[in-house]
Amino acid sequence: MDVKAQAQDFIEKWVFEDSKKVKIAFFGQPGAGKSSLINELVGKNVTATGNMTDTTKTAQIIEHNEVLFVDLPGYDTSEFPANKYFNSFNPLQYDLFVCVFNEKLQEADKVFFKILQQAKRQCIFVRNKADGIYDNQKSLAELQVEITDDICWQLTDTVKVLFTSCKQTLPIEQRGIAALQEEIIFRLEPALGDKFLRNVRAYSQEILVQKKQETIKAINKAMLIAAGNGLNPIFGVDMGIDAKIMSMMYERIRKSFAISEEEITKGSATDNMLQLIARGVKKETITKGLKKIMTKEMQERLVKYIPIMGQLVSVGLGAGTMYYLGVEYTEACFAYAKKRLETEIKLRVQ
Ligand SMILES: Nc1nc2c(ncn2[C@@H]2O[C@H](COP(=O)(O)OP(=O)(O)OP(=O)(O)O)[C@@H](O)[C@H]2O)c(=O)[nH]1
Ligand SMILES: [Mg+2]
Repeated sequence: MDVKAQAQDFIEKWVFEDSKKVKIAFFGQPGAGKSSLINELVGKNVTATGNMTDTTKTAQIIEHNEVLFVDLPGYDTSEFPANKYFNSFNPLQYDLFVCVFNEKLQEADKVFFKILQQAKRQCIFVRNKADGIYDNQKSLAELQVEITDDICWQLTDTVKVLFTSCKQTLPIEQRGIAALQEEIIFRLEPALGDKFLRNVRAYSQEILVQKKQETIKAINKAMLIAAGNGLNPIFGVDMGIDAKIMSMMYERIRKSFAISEEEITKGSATDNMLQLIARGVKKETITKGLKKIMTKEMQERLVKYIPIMGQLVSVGLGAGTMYYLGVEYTEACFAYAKKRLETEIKLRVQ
């Protein structure tokens, strides 16, 4: 295979890697806030809320990059009695289940949970609209313990209950969204958890740091695919292919930190971080950057990154360059997203 064909093959494998989706199913009483929670998790309105949706009749599928959220119709309703339900929705195909409730659990949800449990599926219980939990005789912590105990009693099992609120006027750290994200990541198998992490919005420093680690891990993995493809040394062979691969990588990194192109271009031109990020948006600037990095002096500097890559030594300078550029770009995006999050938290607290 010539190097161009190898590169094309690499791109295809990489895209395929990204196209496998994490599938998370939401279920629970109508109006409990399933759609609102999905929007909060990803940080933008990907699904309509507030109006009675057709989830009584069909499963609603919401696709957000590499994550597929599914709003399942209620189990064992007149439309879908228990015996028809599994044939209609094949619910066990999902990687994780989230049961959202408000006031109380529905009978059918309990039965469905038991089935999930027997099938050894992970299910997270979320008491949404936590902003409405109030009793002038008791503290919030006491009330949460009471609710959790009640749920465990109803399910005749010990489960963890998360408390969330989609009310955006409340400070982020009081809304439990980051805790739900962490629980989802924890319950998914690692590769899927990483994928989920990459596609959700960061509401906490912890999630941002995890995003950074995951991004660097993903760059490393791309290097492995490149190595497996014998893609070495790619840089300098064809500037067009180099730019394409780099542009895919940069875009992926920006996406992980939810940095939009709009945001970069409208930002202050004197902001160093934004300038660096902006260079990864346009083909021309990527190519220019690559030309610069291919100078001899730069190559010598890159050699020092090779030991970090351990098993990747054999990949050589081509992938080394890509690794170096990817890490550099990740650092810039992380620093920018961190600053943005700090500003957001400050603004909401005021
Ligand atoms: N106060 C408060 N209202 C919420 C919260 N979450 C959702 N809501 C509101 O509750 C209503 C229903 O929310 P949805 O997200 O549409 O609920 P759903 O579970 O998707 O409902 P269906 O699709 O009809 O099953 C909307 O008007 C939301 O604005 C919350 O945490 N607190
Ligand atoms: Mg809905």
